[in-house]
Amino acid sequence: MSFAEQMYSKIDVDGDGSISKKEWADFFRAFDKDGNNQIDLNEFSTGMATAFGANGDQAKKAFDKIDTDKSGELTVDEIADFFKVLDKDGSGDVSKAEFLAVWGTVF
Ligand SMILES: [Ca+2]
Ligand SMILES: [Ca+2]
Ligand SMILES: [Ca+2]
Repeated sequence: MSFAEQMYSKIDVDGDGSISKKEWADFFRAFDKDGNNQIDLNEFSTGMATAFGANGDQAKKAFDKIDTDKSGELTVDEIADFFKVLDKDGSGDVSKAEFLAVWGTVF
């Protein structure tokens, strides 16, 4: 299984084969340890290591992908907005193919 596939199966918490908006948002919101509604690179790296066993390089690549305004922090809104990037057909769920279309090129 590729790293992107591992991410997919973990974020799909209920295991129904698709990632809902709530699964996506809740998963990454849990990374915000200090609760300031922003996830900095430290929080993100720790979360990625705990959730996926990601190394620093993998965490940084994922962070940069989601940090679309390049502010160096991920806001809760930014993470929610990234769901729209993933959900290419606008069905409200992210299929494995949609997920891998974005993340398969990163890892
Ligand atoms: Ca699901
Ligand atoms: Ca934070
Ligand atoms: Ca979709």
